[in-house]
Amino acid sequence: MLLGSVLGMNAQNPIIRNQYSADPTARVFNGRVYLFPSHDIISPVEPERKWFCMADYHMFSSNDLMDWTDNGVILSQEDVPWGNPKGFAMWAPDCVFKPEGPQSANSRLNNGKYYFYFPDAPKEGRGFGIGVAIADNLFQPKFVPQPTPIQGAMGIDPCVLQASDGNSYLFWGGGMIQVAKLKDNMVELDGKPERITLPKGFVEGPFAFERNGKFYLTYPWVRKDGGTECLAYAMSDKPMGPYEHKGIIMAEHPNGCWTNHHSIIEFKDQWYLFYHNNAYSPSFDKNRSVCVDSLFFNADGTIQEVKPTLRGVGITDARKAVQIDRYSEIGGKAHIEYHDTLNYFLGWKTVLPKGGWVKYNRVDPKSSSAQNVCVRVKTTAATILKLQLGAYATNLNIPATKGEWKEVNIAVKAMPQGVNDLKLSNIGVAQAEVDWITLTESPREQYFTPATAAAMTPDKDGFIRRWMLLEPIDKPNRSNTVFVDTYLREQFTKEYFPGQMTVLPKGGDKVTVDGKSLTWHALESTRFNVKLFRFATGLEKQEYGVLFWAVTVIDCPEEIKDVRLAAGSNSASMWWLNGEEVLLLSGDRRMVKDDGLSPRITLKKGRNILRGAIINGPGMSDFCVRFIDEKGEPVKNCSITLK
Ligand code: FUB
Repeated sequence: MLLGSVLGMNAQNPIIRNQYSADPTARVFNGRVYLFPSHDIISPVEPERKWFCMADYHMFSSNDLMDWTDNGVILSQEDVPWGNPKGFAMWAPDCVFKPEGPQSANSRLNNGKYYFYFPDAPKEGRGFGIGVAIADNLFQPKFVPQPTPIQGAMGIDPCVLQASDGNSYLFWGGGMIQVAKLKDNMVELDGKPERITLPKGFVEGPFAFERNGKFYLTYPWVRKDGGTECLAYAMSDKPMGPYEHKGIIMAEHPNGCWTNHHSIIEFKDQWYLFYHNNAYSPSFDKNRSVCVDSLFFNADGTIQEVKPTLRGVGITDARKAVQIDRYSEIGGKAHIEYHDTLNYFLGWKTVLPKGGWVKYNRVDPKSSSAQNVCVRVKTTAATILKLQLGAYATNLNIPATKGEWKEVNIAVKAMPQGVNDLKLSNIGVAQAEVDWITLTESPREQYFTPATAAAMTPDKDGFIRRWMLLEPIDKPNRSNTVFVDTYLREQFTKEYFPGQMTVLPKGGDKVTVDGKSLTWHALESTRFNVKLFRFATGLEKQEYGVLFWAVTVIDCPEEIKDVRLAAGSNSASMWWLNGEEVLLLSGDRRMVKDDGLSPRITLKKGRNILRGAIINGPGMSDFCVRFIDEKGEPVKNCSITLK
């Protein structure tokens, strides 16, 4: 599994693949899941020190538990007034939203805000304090920490239970689990902490929640002397207990990873357990990675044990790379290996010897005519892979790839629509290593080729096919009906990255948008219309609810007056020539040639920079652009360069 970016990946475990992440607290705010993990790093000051090391917190978010956005750093150790700026002790956090409530004497802060709770090493003294950082909204650049830690709560792993009795309760760890009511201001304890009685054995990392009038206190627990942590839980009728131990939610990690730490949410009528393991750091278990699996309750409210999976949750979009190394089942001596033991973030490959097979549940080609299989494969001799998709089966003749990774496209009879389990078996003789597989309508890469330095003019109809395209910016629009002029102007004229209206990027240049690094790609479209949706899919990026930037250069041998920009886009778009807005295509549009025309404009002699922004909601996205003259004839006496 090769790491592209944290965005646009199907939800297999681990779910965060651009950095280490641990102690995941997931919360649902306004229908979106936000993930607040610890951020494990290798110590920058003592790389040999084999202990926890964390300097900041990133927030991640997802609409579907499949595509995760890294929203960047929300708090750093240098920001904490009472914390040691070189303490590297930003352990397990939590974040809750306190809705706007009635004002009272101490409710200065009780006002529709997000409260982020975190442990940190104090500037002076030992141990951990628990801090609170506050934000009016999750995307203000950073959370603002309070000047002091919470008085009376020394320890780690804070968790806030917002109970149906209207109160908030702070639980925390540190050799035992304690709980205290919080005042309405959410930053002070309202009464003395109480210790919660739990079975013998080390406990930490409390996560408390309420369901059907019952309170659950869940916690990592070392149940055996000399053992490692499993996840356990206790139940009560009251938020502060007493709690009665009920059993195990997840057994100890089989590979000896000492910690586990978790949270539990209900999202779209399904419960989920977020937890961590050390999948990207097999020989150092303090560099961990967040995973998610489904969780189920019994009728009496007790929790069924969760078996950790590689497959994770959700339905995998088979147009994107299906990472079969995150299999649901494996057999016939098939196994997985890391791509590169010097860089574990490059992920895994599946080794399929003769007779080996893997099964990967729940894939959807999302097409009524998927008839191309692309396998990223490495072999030394030709072999045959059998692909099964539900009841459908086809044999894939895999050529020898001389021991190199190759993307092999194979046309097959139309595959079934809808969600099916995928099975890949090696029925040939030679061993094959498989990175991933996609099921698409047509061969991958058909929509674009890398831009070359070769001379290029508009195509026979004047369409411009050479573009710099920026990886999609997250714009979670659930419908295209919002694409009215006022909304579009606001979205298109907002600054997402410095130099947005002036820069002439090169392929490979990166910009940071909302804390996320996005790359410019220099491409040539194989069709008159630039298929942005395919661009996103091909890069395994988010393709729905996004905004694209496109830039190109039209080099004219002479001034060309009285031309018009003629564009079509799906969905809305805005276009600027040499920094001036020339066209806005608003509304819920389909891509139609020459759908909108600019007023008369002049293409100056030499370089003209054409810039476009295209936004989509839940549908496809593409655009076509050309210049036409007074007679409606395409302008072709220019060259398209990217510099
Ligand atoms: O991440 C540091 C510590 O490891 C956490 O605070 C504990 O819960 C354990 O996961």
